[in-house]
Amino acid sequence: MRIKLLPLFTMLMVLAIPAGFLQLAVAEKPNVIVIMADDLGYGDVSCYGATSLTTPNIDRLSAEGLRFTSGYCSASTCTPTRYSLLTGTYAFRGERTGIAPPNAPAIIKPGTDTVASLLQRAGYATAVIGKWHLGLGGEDGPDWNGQLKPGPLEIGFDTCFLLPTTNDRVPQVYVHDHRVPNLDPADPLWVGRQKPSPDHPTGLTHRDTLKMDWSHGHNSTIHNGISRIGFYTGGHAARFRDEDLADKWVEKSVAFIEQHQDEPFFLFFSSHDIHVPRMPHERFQGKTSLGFRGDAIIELDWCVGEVMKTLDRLNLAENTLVVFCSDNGPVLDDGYKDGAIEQIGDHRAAGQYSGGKYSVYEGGTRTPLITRWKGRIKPGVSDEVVCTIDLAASLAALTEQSLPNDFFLDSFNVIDALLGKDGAQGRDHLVQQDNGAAGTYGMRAGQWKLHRYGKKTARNVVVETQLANTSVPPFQLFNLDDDPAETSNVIEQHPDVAERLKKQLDNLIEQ
Ligand code: NG6
Ligand code: CA
Repeated sequence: MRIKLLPLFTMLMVLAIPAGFLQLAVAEKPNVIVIMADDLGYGDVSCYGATSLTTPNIDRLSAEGLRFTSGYCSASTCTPTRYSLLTGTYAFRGERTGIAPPNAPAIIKPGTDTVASLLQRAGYATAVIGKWHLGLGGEDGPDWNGQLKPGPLEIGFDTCFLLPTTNDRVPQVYVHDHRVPNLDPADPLWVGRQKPSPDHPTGLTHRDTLKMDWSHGHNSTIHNGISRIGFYTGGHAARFRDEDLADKWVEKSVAFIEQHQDEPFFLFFSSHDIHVPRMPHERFQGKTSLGFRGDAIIELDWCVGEVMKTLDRLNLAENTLVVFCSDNGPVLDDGYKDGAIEQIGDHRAAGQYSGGKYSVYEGGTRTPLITRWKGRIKPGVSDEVVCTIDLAASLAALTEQSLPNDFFLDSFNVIDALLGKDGAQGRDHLVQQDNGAAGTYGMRAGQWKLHRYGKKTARNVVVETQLANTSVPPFQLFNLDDDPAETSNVIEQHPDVAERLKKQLDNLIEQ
């Protein structure tokens, strides 16, 4: 019945639309810039309530755009969130989507449709600049001295300039397209899990030489006075200084935008800030009372400002959708003694929410999310639920690309909500994942939030001191309207709601 009525209904709709409006229905191709911060919490920027520091550029983005109070990333660690952002699919459906080790092979296989390949098909020039952390190379992992593929170029990016893993994981080199630039063949790069020789200096053996001490893990190979996760030797001419990363992302991004100013482009600006080791450029060090964690937020804010300045200079702001987001919630001590805990003062990195990185509490995934498209998005605040996993289907809708059946399994078209159209709705439910290995999930549906803890849930007790609880019940229910901090488990009072959410979650994770 519905199917038969549809064509007639559509015809009537078309006839009812005045001619001027029909033009709006034609595919639009604004440039798209996704700026993803690393480990930035809901309360870490001033437009989301921070008072211990100010982030004028992110605040300007928010004042000129739409600030989401229920904007999420899909997981509370990096690799699964980035996997979902690009593939529009929950990371728990994919293999090896937990935090990727230094020598991880490419996690998103060539042939997988991604937000980048989708926009490439729509005629966009595409680039990823900054943190990757989704593996490189075939089954044997990255060939650091040779061709680093498959990687971003095999899944829809025309070009890339990367921090290949994380700044705390070896090696500290860039990757440009398929190669590590500036590698001297006489000094090949070796990356491994075992100490390469008994006299190889590490954070354990040469701890007194470090410029930033480690607190847990991070005690293997030393580079730039900082010991890291994993071991490496060689590649000295190719190594970067942590202090210069932000400048490099900006330099490469500005060049990409300038080069493609006359055609639609998609830039994934993937900042390493404010991930550990927090080592902002000297000009940002000491800018806040919060230590290097706060100073790194100022560096991130500067990057956002430089991107906005470039858009203004090239007269592109009215033709560019900017999405600002984070890859997971905040963490204070993530392995280095950088003063983040000691200097926190009144700052609440996750705002009013509990938990943070690694957690399925709201603090783990509810993070800053701002959209700006000058002249198109009416500035304001939106309470609609949207997630970085939805960018794929939403951008497909915006550019009128069809979504293939086999890909983008969990991405919802929430473009109207992202653009702040009157009455537009976001998601009615969202699965929130931690690192994915433990079968632990959060499930938000409207005001309700279910926690499900897998048997082997590994809680990071150092990070989540206040949440460390060895006898977590397998299920808990919270009413976010009354209790945004998820402090009172109301599962006994609302067994029917809990059952409904459990079933919905089971169906989603077993699909
Ligand atoms: C953890 C690291 C942490 C960080 C995280 C990944 C230790 C003790 N902890 O294993 O420091 O690197 O992985 O962070 O090594 S993420 O934001 O890229 O997911
Ligand atoms: Ca992260």
